Amino acid sequence: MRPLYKIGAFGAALAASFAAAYGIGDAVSPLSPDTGGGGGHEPAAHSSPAPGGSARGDSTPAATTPGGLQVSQDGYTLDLRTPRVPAGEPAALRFVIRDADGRPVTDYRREHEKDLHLILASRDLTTYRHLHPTRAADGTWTTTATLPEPGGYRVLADFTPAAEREGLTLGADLAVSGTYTPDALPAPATTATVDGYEVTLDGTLKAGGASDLTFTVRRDGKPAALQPYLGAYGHLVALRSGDLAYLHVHPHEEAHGTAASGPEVAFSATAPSRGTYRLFLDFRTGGEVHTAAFTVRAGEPTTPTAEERPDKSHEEQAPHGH
Ligand SMILES: [Cu+2]
Repeated sequence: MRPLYKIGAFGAALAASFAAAYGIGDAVSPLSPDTGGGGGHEPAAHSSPAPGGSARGDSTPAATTPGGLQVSQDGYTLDLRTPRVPAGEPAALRFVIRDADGRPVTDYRREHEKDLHLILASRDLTTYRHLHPTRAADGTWTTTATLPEPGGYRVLADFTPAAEREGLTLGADLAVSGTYTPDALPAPATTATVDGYEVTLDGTLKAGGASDLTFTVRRDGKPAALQPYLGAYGHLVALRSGDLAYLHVHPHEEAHGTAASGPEVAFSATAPSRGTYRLFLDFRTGGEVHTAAFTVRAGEPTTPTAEERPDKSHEEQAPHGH
């Protein structure tokens, strides 16, 4: 974590992928000088086609595509070397981030204590992993994951090349072989249970504007002590149901030192559109990281989700056989 970037990280997180399109000027303005001027993800906006964007070149940030939807963006490519893995056993995942000349990127800016954050999510959003692969000298990233269910997955790499001011999130398809039985998305809920912890969500995800989301973690009805994890008391990833567009949201407050806090952790999040999102909250207690998952709707429900099942988020992290 670069101390100078502390506020910037929050601003940039607000702007991450989604927010820049909506002119969240107030959120972006506190950026520190080393990110100044750039403001959020404008470089991304400059080099990616803006849907209906005739405003290119004026002071209004152009609409930008949400993160995670493209395998190649702004000159960088996610080269997934293992596009197919088996289900139910530890599988090695290898990938390379390549620059515009096809060379592996070996220099990164650290964000939240890591050069690169890797998210794996099944298309039906029932399996989720937040991993931190290791990088070899030649730039190849490797990690191991056991994915319990066959099916289509997205691999989302969230990183900032050292040569860039702004981070980006690239996404690639991963096929997990086997007979695939897709699950329906759990119904919207404001409470999730994971590993014996009850997590409550306060706040509503707005479409196209910033909204505050506060999570409270309890165990047996008592407030839980949240330990710092990657420089914060929680990490939140939101994936849009339907295309798995990616929003990495950072908390209002960074963690300082190793002192525990809690039981609350608050975020500001901006959804790019109406729709249904799955929120994945990573938090750390007793030295272990837990993930609580919530289905939320942004904006008015346009079309009722065709099929929803009761939220069984407490089973998210456990292999569930069919
Ligand atoms: Cu991470």
